[in-house]
Amino acid sequence: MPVSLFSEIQGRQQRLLSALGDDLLILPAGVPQQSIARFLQDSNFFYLTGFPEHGALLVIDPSNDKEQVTLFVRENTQQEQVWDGFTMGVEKASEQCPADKVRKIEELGDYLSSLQLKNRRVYYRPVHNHPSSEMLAKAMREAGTEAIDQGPAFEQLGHMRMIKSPREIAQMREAIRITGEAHHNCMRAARRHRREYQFEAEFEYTCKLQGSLHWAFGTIVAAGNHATCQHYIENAGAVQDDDLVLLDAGAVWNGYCADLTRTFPVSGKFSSVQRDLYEVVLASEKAGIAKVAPGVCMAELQRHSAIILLDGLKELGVIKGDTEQLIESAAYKAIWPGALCHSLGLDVHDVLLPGYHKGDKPLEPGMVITVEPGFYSQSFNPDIPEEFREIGIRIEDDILVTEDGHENLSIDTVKEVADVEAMIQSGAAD
Ligand SMILES: [Mn+2]
Repeated sequence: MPVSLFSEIQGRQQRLLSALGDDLLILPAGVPQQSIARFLQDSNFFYLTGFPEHGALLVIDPSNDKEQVTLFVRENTQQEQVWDGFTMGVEKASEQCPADKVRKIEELGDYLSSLQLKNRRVYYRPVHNHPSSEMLAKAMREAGTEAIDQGPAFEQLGHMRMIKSPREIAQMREAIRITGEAHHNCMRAARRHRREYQFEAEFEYTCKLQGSLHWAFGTIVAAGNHATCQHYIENAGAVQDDDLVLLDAGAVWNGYCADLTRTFPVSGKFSSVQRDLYEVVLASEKAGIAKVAPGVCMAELQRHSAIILLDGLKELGVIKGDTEQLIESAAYKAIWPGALCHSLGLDVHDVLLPGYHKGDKPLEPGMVITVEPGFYSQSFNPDIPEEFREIGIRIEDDILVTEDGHENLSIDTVKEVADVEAMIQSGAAD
Protein backbone atom coordinates (compact mmCIF):
# COMPACT_ATOMS: atom_id res chain seq x y z
CA MET A 1 0.00 0.00 0.00
CA PRO A 2 1.53 3.40 -0.95
CA VAL A 3 2.64 5.32 2.12
CA SER A 4 0.23 8.18 1.70
CA LEU A 5 -2.77 5.85 1.37
CA PHE A 6 -1.52 4.02 4.47
CA SER A 7 -1.43 7.24 6.47
CA GLU A 8 -4.72 8.45 4.99
CA ILE A 9 -6.43 5.30 6.26
CA GLN A 10 -4.70 5.75 9.63
CA GLY A 11 -6.18 9.24 9.74
CA ARG A 12 -9.66 7.83 9.06
CA GLN A 13 -9.24 5.36 11.90
CA GLN A 14 -8.15 8.15 14.25
CA ARG A 15 -11.20 10.26 13.39
CA LEU A 16 -13.43 7.31 14.08
CA LEU A 17 -11.66 6.55 17.35
CA SER A 18 -12.51 10.00 18.60
CA ALA A 19 -16.12 9.68 17.44
CA LEU A 20 -16.49 6.40 19.34
CA GLY A 21 -15.92 7.79 22.84
CA ASP A 22 -16.36 4.77 25.11
CA ASP A 23 -18.01 2.69 22.42
CA LEU A 24 -16.57 0.02 20.19
CA LEU A 25 -16.80 -0.58 16.46
CA ILE A 26 -16.81 -4.05 14.90
CA LEU A 27 -16.82 -4.11 11.12
CA PRO A 28 -16.86 -7.42 9.23
CA ALA A 29 -15.49 -7.60 5.70
CA GLY A 30 -17.90 -8.45 2.92
CA VAL A 31 -18.60 -12.06 1.94
CA PRO A 32 -18.45 -13.62 -1.53
CA GLN A 33 -21.87 -13.61 -3.19
CA GLN A 34 -22.97 -16.49 -5.36
CA SER A 35 -24.88 -14.17 -7.62
CA ILE A 36 -21.90 -12.05 -8.64
CA ALA A 37 -18.91 -13.47 -10.37
CA ARG A 38 -16.37 -11.69 -8.18
CA PHE A 39 -16.04 -10.81 -4.56
CA LEU A 40 -16.77 -7.17 -3.75
CA GLN A 41 -15.44 -5.83 -0.47
CA ASP A 42 -17.77 -4.11 2.00
CA SER A 43 -17.24 -0.39 1.38
CA ASN A 44 -17.05 0.76 5.02
CA PHE A 45 -14.57 -1.99 5.79
CA PHE A 46 -12.47 -1.16 2.71
CA TYR A 47 -12.51 2.55 3.52
CA LEU A 48 -11.11 1.91 7.01
CA THR A 49 -8.62 -0.81 6.15
CA GLY A 50 -7.73 -0.84 2.44
CA PHE A 51 -7.83 -4.62 2.88
CA PRO A 52 -9.27 -6.41 -0.15
CA GLU A 53 -10.02 -9.93 1.14
CA HIS A 54 -13.11 -11.64 2.55
CA GLY A 55 -13.39 -13.42 5.88
CA ALA A 56 -11.72 -10.48 7.65
CA LEU A 57 -12.91 -8.26 10.49
CA LEU A 58 -11.94 -4.88 11.92
CA VAL A 59 -12.29 -3.89 15.56
CA ILE A 60 -11.74 -0.32 16.71
CA ASP A 61 -11.62 -0.05 20.49
CA PRO A 62 -10.69 3.34 21.96
CA SER A 63 -10.38 1.86 25.47
CA ASN A 64 -7.54 -0.47 24.55
CA ASP A 65 -4.42 1.71 24.76
CA LYS A 66 -2.08 -0.85 23.24
CA GLU A 67 -4.33 -2.12 20.51
CA GLN A 68 -6.98 0.33 19.46
CA VAL A 69 -7.20 -0.94 15.89
CA THR A 70 -7.18 -4.70 15.29
CA LEU A 71 -7.53 -6.36 11.92
CA PHE A 72 -8.39 -10.06 11.77
CA VAL A 73 -7.47 -11.87 8.55
CA ARG A 74 -7.39 -15.39 7.18
CA GLU A 75 -3.99 -16.99 7.45
CA ASN A 76 -2.25 -17.94 4.24
CA THR A 77 -2.43 -21.73 4.77
CA GLN A 78 -1.89 -24.46 2.20
CA GLN A 79 -5.54 -25.38 2.62
CA GLU A 80 -6.51 -21.80 1.72
CA GLN A 81 -4.26 -21.94 -1.32
CA VAL A 82 -5.83 -25.19 -2.50
CA TRP A 83 -9.42 -24.00 -2.20
CA ASP A 84 -9.80 -20.25 -1.83
CA GLY A 85 -6.84 -18.49 -3.32
CA PHE A 86 -3.74 -16.67 -2.30
CA THR A 87 -4.42 -14.59 0.77
CA MET A 88 -2.00 -12.08 2.29
CA GLY A 89 -1.93 -13.66 5.71
CA VAL A 90 -0.96 -11.96 8.96
CA GLU A 91 2.60 -11.03 8.04
CA LYS A 92 1.91 -9.31 4.74
CA ALA A 93 -1.28 -7.69 6.00
CA SER A 94 0.71 -6.28 8.95
CA GLU A 95 3.07 -4.57 6.51
CA GLN A 96 0.42 -3.33 4.13
CA CYS A 97 -2.54 -2.34 6.27
CA PRO A 98 -2.65 0.26 9.01
CA ALA A 99 -3.58 -1.45 12.29
CA ASP A 100 -2.05 -1.66 15.74
CA LYS A 101 -2.21 -5.41 15.41
CA VAL A 102 -3.10 -7.89 12.69
CA ARG A 103 -4.30 -11.24 14.02
CA LYS A 104 -5.45 -14.55 12.60
CA ILE A 105 -9.24 -14.75 12.39
CA GLU A 106 -9.01 -17.92 14.53
CA GLU A 107 -7.93 -15.70 17.45
CA LEU A 108 -11.21 -13.79 17.38
CA GLY A 109 -12.89 -15.99 20.02
CA ASP A 110 -10.14 -15.49 22.62
CA TYR A 111 -9.88 -11.83 21.73
CA LEU A 112 -13.60 -11.31 22.27
CA SER A 113 -13.57 -12.99 25.65
CA SER A 114 -10.69 -10.74 26.71
CA LEU A 115 -12.66 -7.64 25.73
CA GLN A 116 -14.58 -5.60 28.25
CA LEU A 117 -17.95 -5.64 26.50
CA LYS A 118 -20.26 -5.20 29.49
CA ASN A 119 -22.05 -1.86 29.74
CA ARG A 120 -20.66 -0.70 26.43
CA ARG A 121 -22.33 -0.09 23.16
CA VAL A 122 -20.97 -1.86 20.11
CA TYR A 123 -21.44 -0.35 16.68
CA TYR A 124 -21.97 -3.40 14.55
CA ARG A 125 -23.75 -4.19 11.31
CA PRO A 126 -23.92 -7.95 10.91
CA VAL A 127 -22.91 -9.22 7.49
CA HIS A 128 -25.05 -12.13 6.34
CA ASN A 129 -22.99 -15.31 5.95
CA HIS A 130 -19.84 -13.80 7.46
CA PRO A 131 -17.98 -16.72 9.11
CA SER A 132 -17.71 -14.82 12.41
CA SER A 133 -21.32 -13.64 12.67
CA GLU A 134 -22.47 -16.31 15.10
CA MET A 135 -19.46 -15.95 17.35
CA LEU A 136 -19.92 -12.19 17.53
CA ALA A 137 -23.64 -12.45 18.24
CA LYS A 138 -22.96 -14.96 21.03
CA ALA A 139 -20.22 -12.84 22.63
CA MET A 140 -22.44 -9.77 22.68
CA ARG A 141 -25.44 -11.70 23.95
CA GLU A 142 -23.45 -13.20 26.81
CA ALA A 143 -22.02 -9.83 27.82
CA GLY A 144 -25.47 -8.25 27.63
CA THR A 145 -23.99 -5.74 25.22
CA GLU A 146 -26.16 -3.58 23.05
CA ALA A 147 -25.23 -3.79 19.36
CA ILE A 148 -26.33 -0.71 17.43
CA ASP A 149 -26.30 -0.40 13.67
CA GLN A 150 -26.67 3.37 13.58
CA GLY A 151 -25.64 6.36 15.68
CA PRO A 152 -22.94 9.03 15.83
CA ALA A 153 -19.98 6.79 14.90
CA PHE A 154 -21.72 5.49 11.76
CA GLU A 155 -22.80 9.05 10.95
CA GLN A 156 -19.21 10.20 11.30
CA LEU A 157 -18.08 7.38 9.02
CA GLY A 158 -20.82 8.21 6.52
CA HIS A 159 -19.90 11.89 6.47
CA MET A 160 -16.20 11.06 6.05
CA ARG A 161 -17.06 8.89 3.05
CA MET A 162 -19.31 11.57 1.53
CA ILE A 163 -16.48 14.11 1.47
CA LYS A 164 -13.80 12.79 -0.86
CA SER A 165 -10.11 13.45 -0.27
CA PRO A 166 -7.86 14.56 -3.16
CA ARG A 167 -6.55 10.99 -3.34
CA GLU A 168 -10.07 9.59 -3.64
CA ILE A 169 -10.97 12.17 -6.28
CA ALA A 170 -7.89 11.10 -8.27
CA GLN A 171 -9.17 7.49 -8.24
CA MET A 172 -12.58 8.65 -9.41
CA ARG A 173 -11.06 10.72 -12.21
CA GLU A 174 -9.37 7.59 -13.54
CA ALA A 175 -12.56 5.50 -13.28
CA ILE A 176 -14.41 8.27 -15.13
CA ARG A 177 -11.69 8.69 -17.78
CA ILE A 178 -11.80 4.98 -18.61
CA THR A 179 -15.61 5.01 -18.60
CA GLY A 180 -15.69 7.97 -20.98
CA GLU A 181 -13.32 6.25 -23.35
CA ALA A 182 -15.49 3.12 -23.26
CA HIS A 183 -18.54 5.26 -24.10
CA HIS A 184 -16.67 6.74 -27.05
CA ASN A 185 -15.70 3.27 -28.27
CA CYS A 186 -19.34 2.20 -28.09
CA MET A 187 -20.34 5.22 -30.16
CA ARG A 188 -17.63 4.43 -32.71
CA ALA A 189 -18.93 0.85 -32.88
CA ALA A 190 -22.58 1.91 -33.12
CA ARG A 191 -22.94 1.33 -36.84
CA ARG A 192 -21.51 -2.20 -36.52
CA HIS A 193 -23.30 -3.62 -33.48
CA ARG A 194 -26.85 -4.86 -33.86
CA ARG A 195 -27.46 -6.40 -30.43
CA GLU A 196 -27.53 -4.67 -27.08
CA TYR A 197 -25.06 -7.15 -25.54
CA GLN A 198 -22.51 -6.29 -28.23
CA PHE A 199 -22.39 -2.75 -26.86
CA GLU A 200 -22.04 -4.24 -23.37
CA ALA A 201 -19.08 -6.31 -24.59
CA GLU A 202 -17.52 -3.26 -26.28
CA PHE A 203 -17.87 -1.20 -23.11
CA GLU A 204 -16.49 -3.81 -20.75
CA TYR A 205 -13.69 -4.83 -23.12
CA THR A 206 -12.44 -1.24 -23.26
CA CYS A 207 -12.52 -0.94 -19.47
CA LYS A 208 -10.83 -4.23 -18.75
CA LEU A 209 -8.02 -3.64 -21.25
CA GLN A 210 -7.17 -0.55 -19.22
CA GLY A 211 -7.04 -2.34 -15.89
CA SER A 212 -10.54 -1.66 -14.60
CA LEU A 213 -11.47 -5.10 -13.29
CA HIS A 214 -14.94 -4.45 -11.98
CA TRP A 215 -18.07 -2.60 -13.02
CA ALA A 216 -19.78 -0.17 -10.70
CA PHE A 217 -23.09 -1.93 -11.54
CA GLY A 218 -24.52 -4.13 -14.26
CA THR A 219 -24.01 -2.33 -17.57
CA ILE A 220 -27.30 -1.07 -19.00
CA VAL A 221 -27.66 -1.11 -22.78
CA ALA A 222 -31.20 -0.25 -23.82
CA ALA A 223 -32.15 0.23 -27.46
CA GLY A 224 -35.33 1.89 -28.69
CA ASN A 225 -38.32 1.34 -26.42
CA HIS A 226 -36.19 -0.60 -23.89
CA ALA A 227 -34.69 2.73 -22.86
CA THR A 228 -38.01 3.77 -21.35
CA CYS A 229 -37.47 1.21 -18.58
CA GLN A 230 -35.47 2.64 -15.64
CA HIS A 231 -33.81 -0.62 -14.65
CA TYR A 232 -33.58 -2.48 -17.93
CA ILE A 233 -30.98 -5.21 -17.44
CA GLU A 234 -31.52 -7.88 -20.10
CA ASN A 235 -29.26 -6.30 -22.76
CA ALA A 236 -30.48 -9.02 -25.10
CA GLY A 237 -32.52 -7.04 -27.62
CA ALA A 238 -31.96 -6.26 -31.27
CA VAL A 239 -30.85 -2.76 -32.24
CA GLN A 240 -32.70 -1.25 -35.21
CA ASP A 241 -31.11 1.21 -37.62
CA ASP A 242 -33.17 4.15 -36.41
CA ASP A 243 -32.87 3.38 -32.68
CA LEU A 244 -31.37 5.46 -29.95
CA VAL A 245 -29.20 3.41 -27.63
CA LEU A 246 -29.07 4.36 -23.96
CA LEU A 247 -25.80 3.25 -22.36
CA ASP A 248 -25.53 3.64 -18.59
CA ALA A 249 -22.35 2.13 -17.23
CA GLY A 250 -19.33 2.72 -15.03
CA ALA A 251 -15.84 1.36 -14.52
CA VAL A 252 -14.27 0.93 -11.08
CA TRP A 253 -10.74 2.07 -10.31
CA ASN A 254 -9.10 1.07 -7.01
CA GLY A 255 -12.55 0.58 -5.55
CA TYR A 256 -14.00 3.90 -6.78
CA CYS A 257 -16.95 4.02 -9.17
CA ALA A 258 -17.81 6.03 -12.25
CA ASP A 259 -21.41 6.27 -13.48
CA LEU A 260 -22.03 7.84 -16.89
CA THR A 261 -24.99 7.70 -19.26
CA ARG A 262 -25.07 8.69 -22.89
CA THR A 263 -27.87 8.18 -25.42
CA PHE A 264 -26.97 8.10 -29.11
CA PRO A 265 -28.45 7.26 -32.54
CA VAL A 266 -26.80 4.12 -33.90
CA SER A 267 -27.13 5.45 -37.46
CA GLY A 268 -24.88 8.38 -36.63
CA LYS A 269 -27.71 10.87 -37.18
CA PHE A 270 -30.51 11.86 -34.77
CA SER A 271 -33.97 12.01 -36.39
CA SER A 272 -35.54 15.42 -35.88
CA VAL A 273 -37.85 14.15 -33.11
CA GLN A 274 -34.95 12.39 -31.39
CA ARG A 275 -32.78 15.47 -31.64
CA ASP A 276 -35.47 17.82 -30.31
CA LEU A 277 -36.09 15.61 -27.29
CA TYR A 278 -32.36 15.06 -26.75
CA GLU A 279 -31.68 18.80 -26.76
CA VAL A 280 -34.34 19.30 -24.09
CA VAL A 281 -32.84 16.63 -21.83
CA LEU A 282 -29.37 18.06 -22.46
CA ALA A 283 -30.52 21.57 -21.56
CA SER A 284 -32.07 20.21 -18.36
CA GLU A 285 -28.86 18.35 -17.50
CA LYS A 286 -26.66 21.40 -18.12
CA ALA A 287 -29.00 23.56 -16.05
CA GLY A 288 -28.77 21.09 -13.17
CA ILE A 289 -24.96 20.93 -13.39
CA ALA A 290 -24.65 24.71 -13.59
CA LYS A 291 -26.33 25.06 -10.20
CA VAL A 292 -24.11 22.55 -8.36
CA ALA A 293 -22.28 24.40 -5.59
CA PRO A 294 -21.72 24.25 -1.84
CA GLY A 295 -24.85 25.30 0.04
CA VAL A 296 -27.25 24.12 -2.66
CA CYS A 297 -29.56 21.17 -1.90
CA MET A 298 -30.16 18.23 -4.21
CA ALA A 299 -33.89 18.94 -4.09
CA GLU A 300 -33.27 22.44 -5.51
CA LEU A 301 -31.17 20.96 -8.32
CA GLN A 302 -33.90 18.46 -9.12
CA ARG A 303 -36.55 21.17 -9.19
CA HIS A 304 -34.49 23.42 -11.43
CA SER A 305 -33.69 20.62 -13.89
CA ALA A 306 -37.36 19.60 -13.92
CA ILE A 307 -38.48 23.14 -14.81
CA ILE A 308 -36.10 23.27 -17.78
CA LEU A 309 -37.14 19.79 -18.89
CA LEU A 310 -40.87 20.43 -18.65
CA ASP A 311 -40.74 23.88 -20.27
CA GLY A 312 -38.75 22.37 -23.15
CA LEU A 313 -41.17 19.50 -23.58
CA LYS A 314 -44.13 21.89 -23.54
CA GLU A 315 -42.54 23.95 -26.27
CA LEU A 316 -42.22 20.83 -28.41
CA GLY A 317 -45.87 19.93 -27.78
CA VAL A 318 -44.93 16.72 -25.95
CA ILE A 319 -46.78 17.61 -22.76
CA LYS A 320 -49.34 20.18 -21.62
CA GLY A 321 -50.06 21.87 -18.32
CA ASP A 322 -48.64 24.29 -15.84
CA THR A 323 -44.98 23.54 -15.05
CA GLU A 324 -45.27 24.47 -11.38
CA GLN A 325 -48.32 22.29 -11.00
CA LEU A 326 -46.72 19.35 -12.80
CA ILE A 327 -43.86 19.58 -10.31
CA GLU A 328 -45.94 20.18 -7.18
CA SER A 329 -48.28 17.27 -7.98
CA ALA A 330 -45.30 15.12 -9.06
CA ALA A 331 -47.28 14.41 -12.24
CA TYR A 332 -44.07 14.85 -14.21
CA LYS A 333 -42.83 11.60 -12.68
CA ALA A 334 -44.78 9.85 -15.44
CA ILE A 335 -42.08 10.95 -17.89
CA TRP A 336 -39.14 11.15 -15.47
CA PRO A 337 -39.60 8.66 -12.63
CA GLY A 338 -36.01 8.75 -11.40
CA ALA A 339 -34.07 11.20 -9.25
CA LEU A 340 -31.65 13.79 -10.63
CA CYS A 341 -28.76 13.03 -8.26
CA HIS A 342 -27.10 10.44 -6.15
CA SER A 343 -23.80 10.36 -4.35
CA LEU A 344 -20.91 8.50 -5.99
CA GLY A 345 -17.80 6.93 -4.48
CA LEU A 346 -16.84 3.46 -3.27
CA ASP A 347 -20.46 2.54 -3.99
CA VAL A 348 -22.28 3.64 -7.11
CA HIS A 349 -25.10 4.86 -4.89
CA ASP A 350 -22.65 6.05 -2.28
CA VAL A 351 -23.34 6.98 1.32
CA LEU A 352 -25.68 9.90 1.69
CA LEU A 353 -26.75 10.76 5.22
CA PRO A 354 -30.44 11.50 5.86
CA GLY A 355 -31.53 14.96 4.74
CA TYR A 356 -29.19 15.26 1.77
CA HIS A 357 -31.30 13.56 -0.86
CA LYS A 358 -34.78 14.91 -0.27
CA GLY A 359 -34.23 17.21 2.68
CA ASP A 360 -32.55 20.57 3.06
CA LYS A 361 -29.00 19.44 3.86
CA PRO A 362 -26.77 21.34 1.42
CA LEU A 363 -23.97 20.03 -0.76
CA GLU A 364 -20.47 20.38 0.64
CA PRO A 365 -17.09 20.69 -1.10
CA GLY A 366 -15.60 17.26 -1.77
CA MET A 367 -18.91 15.55 -2.50
CA VAL A 368 -19.21 13.81 -5.85
CA ILE A 369 -22.71 13.48 -7.25
CA THR A 370 -24.33 12.45 -10.50
CA VAL A 371 -26.67 14.71 -12.47
CA GLU A 372 -28.96 12.62 -14.67
CA PRO A 373 -32.29 13.91 -15.93
CA GLY A 374 -34.21 11.84 -18.42
CA PHE A 375 -37.21 11.61 -20.69
CA TYR A 376 -39.07 8.31 -20.86
CA SER A 377 -42.24 7.94 -22.91
CA GLN A 378 -43.84 4.53 -22.68
CA SER A 379 -45.93 3.13 -25.51
CA PHE A 380 -48.95 3.21 -23.18
CA ASN A 381 -48.71 6.84 -22.11
CA PRO A 382 -51.92 8.35 -23.55
CA ASP A 383 -50.92 11.91 -22.68
CA ILE A 384 -48.00 11.97 -25.09
CA PRO A 385 -48.53 12.42 -28.84
CA GLU A 386 -47.72 9.23 -30.68
CA GLU A 387 -44.61 10.50 -32.48
CA PHE A 388 -42.89 11.15 -29.14
CA ARG A 389 -43.64 7.72 -27.63
CA GLU A 390 -41.34 4.75 -27.05
CA ILE A 391 -38.29 6.93 -26.58
CA GLY A 392 -35.94 6.93 -23.60
CA ILE A 393 -33.17 9.49 -23.19
CA ARG A 394 -30.89 9.95 -20.21
CA ILE A 395 -27.70 11.99 -19.98
CA GLU A 396 -25.58 11.62 -16.87
CA ASP A 397 -22.34 13.25 -15.73
CA ASP A 398 -20.29 12.96 -12.54
CA ILE A 399 -19.83 16.26 -10.74
CA LEU A 400 -17.42 17.23 -7.98
CA VAL A 401 -18.57 19.93 -5.59
CA THR A 402 -15.70 22.40 -5.19
CA GLU A 403 -15.17 25.34 -2.80
CA ASP A 404 -16.44 27.83 -5.36
CA GLY A 405 -18.87 25.73 -7.38
CA HIS A 406 -18.28 22.49 -9.19
CA GLU A 407 -16.15 20.60 -11.66
CA ASN A 408 -17.64 18.25 -14.23
CA LEU A 409 -15.34 15.24 -13.94
CA SER A 410 -16.79 13.67 -17.10
CA ILE A 411 -16.54 16.78 -19.28
CA ASP A 412 -14.42 14.90 -21.85
CA THR A 413 -17.20 12.44 -22.69
CA VAL A 414 -19.02 13.96 -25.66
CA LYS A 415 -22.71 14.84 -25.37
CA GLU A 416 -23.42 17.71 -27.80
CA VAL A 417 -25.50 16.50 -30.77
CA ALA A 418 -22.82 17.36 -33.33
CA ASP A 419 -20.04 15.75 -31.27
CA VAL A 420 -21.99 12.55 -30.65
CA GLU A 421 -22.88 12.25 -34.34
CA ALA A 422 -19.28 12.89 -35.37
CA MET A 423 -18.02 10.28 -32.89
CA ILE A 424 -20.40 7.65 -34.32
CA GLN A 425 -19.58 8.57 -37.89
CA SER A 426 -15.84 8.29 -37.18
CA GLY A 427 -16.31 4.54 -36.56
CA ALA A 428 -16.45 1.91 -39.28
CA ALA A 429 -19.93 1.28 -40.70
CA ASP A 430 -19.62 -2.52 -40.77
MN1 LIG B 1 -26.44 7.11 -11.85
